[in-house]
Amino acid sequence: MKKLLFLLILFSQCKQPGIAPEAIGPLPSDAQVNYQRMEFNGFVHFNMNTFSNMEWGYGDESPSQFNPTELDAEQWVSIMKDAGMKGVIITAKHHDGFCLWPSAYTEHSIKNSPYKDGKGDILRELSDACKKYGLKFGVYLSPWDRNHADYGTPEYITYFRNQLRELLTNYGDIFEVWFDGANGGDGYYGGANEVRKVDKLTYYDWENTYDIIRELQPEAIIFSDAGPGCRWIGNEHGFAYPTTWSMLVVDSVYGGMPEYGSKYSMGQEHGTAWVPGEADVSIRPGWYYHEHEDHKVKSLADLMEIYYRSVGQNSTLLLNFPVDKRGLIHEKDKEQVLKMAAKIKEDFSNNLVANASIKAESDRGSDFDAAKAIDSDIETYWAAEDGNLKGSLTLQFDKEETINRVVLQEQIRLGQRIKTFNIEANINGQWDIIANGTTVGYKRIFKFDPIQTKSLRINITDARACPTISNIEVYHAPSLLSAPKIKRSRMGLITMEIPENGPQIRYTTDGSTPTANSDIFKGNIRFPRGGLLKAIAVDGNRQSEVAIADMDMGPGKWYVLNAGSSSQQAIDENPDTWWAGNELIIDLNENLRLLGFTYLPTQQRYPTGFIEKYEFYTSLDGKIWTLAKKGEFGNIVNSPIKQSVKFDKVEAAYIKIKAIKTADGNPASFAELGIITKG
Ligand code: FUL
Repeated sequence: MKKLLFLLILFSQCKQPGIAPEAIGPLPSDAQVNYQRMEFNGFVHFNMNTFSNMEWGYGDESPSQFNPTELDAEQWVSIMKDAGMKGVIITAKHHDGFCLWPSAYTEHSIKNSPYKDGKGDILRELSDACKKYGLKFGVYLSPWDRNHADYGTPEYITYFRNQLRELLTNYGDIFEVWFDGANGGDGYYGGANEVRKVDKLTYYDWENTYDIIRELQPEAIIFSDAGPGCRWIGNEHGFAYPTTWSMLVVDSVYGGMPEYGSKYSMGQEHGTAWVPGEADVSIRPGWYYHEHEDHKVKSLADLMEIYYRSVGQNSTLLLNFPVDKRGLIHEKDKEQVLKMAAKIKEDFSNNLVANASIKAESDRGSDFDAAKAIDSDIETYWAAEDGNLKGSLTLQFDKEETINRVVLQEQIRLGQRIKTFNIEANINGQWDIIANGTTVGYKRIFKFDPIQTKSLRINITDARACPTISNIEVYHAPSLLSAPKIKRSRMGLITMEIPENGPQIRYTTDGSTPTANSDIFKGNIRFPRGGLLKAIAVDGNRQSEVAIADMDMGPGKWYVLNAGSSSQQAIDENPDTWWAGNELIIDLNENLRLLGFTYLPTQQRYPTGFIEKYEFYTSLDGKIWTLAKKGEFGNIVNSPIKQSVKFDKVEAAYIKIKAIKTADGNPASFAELGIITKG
């Protein structure tokens, strides 16, 4: 009897396994869960625009223009694999209508191009490469077709669906089908050369098109503004939102609707279907390759910001490579994406929960206790009891740790539940809130300045139903060390920027290479008359590459004489502002010995007014002018970087530049005009 009593007591103290919480819809399909777990995919924009040097071809381009000379789809896929990407989506057909595969339904395709004498099929090459390297394969098929004569009529929808069938039957498994929202406008349309507007809500009869995908590739995720598989994140910067729901009010949304970005793209707590966000962005300003953007490949700091604001904010990341005219990912793009991959790996290399124990304030049984949130099995999870919309999980580290990243994941199979939470750290015996958050979803990464702590508490403060956490990770990511960005204001004040707080900036002005012992930059240097500045970012025994700025005489005392006040933007030392006009006369306000001049055309995304032929004059009194040099900027269209022109030494107090010819016939654009006095 005593024994029985003892067993009963023991049993009653023993924790029950507990029953899984009821799911709260809308819920993801298995295919959506698998898709969200891919996290990071590659996008390829490559077809006619690559050769016509456009972003949106008109549709009248000749297939004979399409001729990559060294195309190697395995190069693309192996780079993406090394970058940690899990799938790739290619522009099978963009708005200009040219097809990368030999479609049976149009002559406007690769089959009439010189590429492989018309026998090529780039979708075949890419899907084969994907199979070889273990990446998933997806297609972008533009609904808008500026080439097709029938665009705007019901016949075009049949054509579009026929093409879709070709893509979905001939290339093996497709993980994502991408439908762009941009459609309707002017175009070639089989020679009609007119404007064709369509009703985006009704014209495409999307449901019947989606049925074709459901029939032929039931696992494929369908992308559009309205899903149904995943949704556009509403901008082309690759940024999701601090509050990002995976649910969308689908009935209020249609592809290409104007207010989508501001109103719907962040998802809704009361969304009626599971349509998670996908953040797309190009590694360069354009989606397509343009040689003139070779100097504008995104920096490591930019790429990491994108990663943390997409994958770190409950969205997948689709990073675009504008494959070049050779048919290769450009060397610079490769270098940057591999730097990004190495940094992601470094940031998340040592999960400190391995040295921690975890406890929850409460749970719903032993199958759902706090340990399930750090057991490295993404399917198991901690969950609160029914009716409890809060929860608190405390991690206790074996020793004091320095931390600056916390990763949280919900068990999304049961719905996205968490509405608000905070993270507290015990610092010197006191609990301090180090982060406040709203949504978590599939994944949320918190990035903050390093703190030292032995324990961390995650407090869920509100949820749609009893919250779940399937994973917690904690890291100390090394600081991102990149060469400081050096800028000089018009009056000569130097600023230097690095992407993160923490590292120090050290610099020299005597030409020597800076070290960890060089002067610390405190924001107090001026170089109005030029100078040589070298700088590094230093964190402990790590240091960045060296930034070098070899500055000439600054424009602090100059004044533009012949144009309105906006012309001062041509001499404001800010390359992001510019002025348009064909002649610029500048009063230097002193006599200087000139050895040449510099010219930087506008750096805005769509180039205009690049000077190809110029005349440069000098004067001592602003009345009598002498031609110092006339000449050409040969490759400026492809390489719109700072141009330097030297001439024989001349004394001047005034300068004048005349644009004799610009590349596009538009007024000349001046981001900056400078002088050379040294050398
Ligand atoms: C946009 C398109 O118009 C761009 O050309 C590009 O394809 C981008 C991914 O989507 O809406």
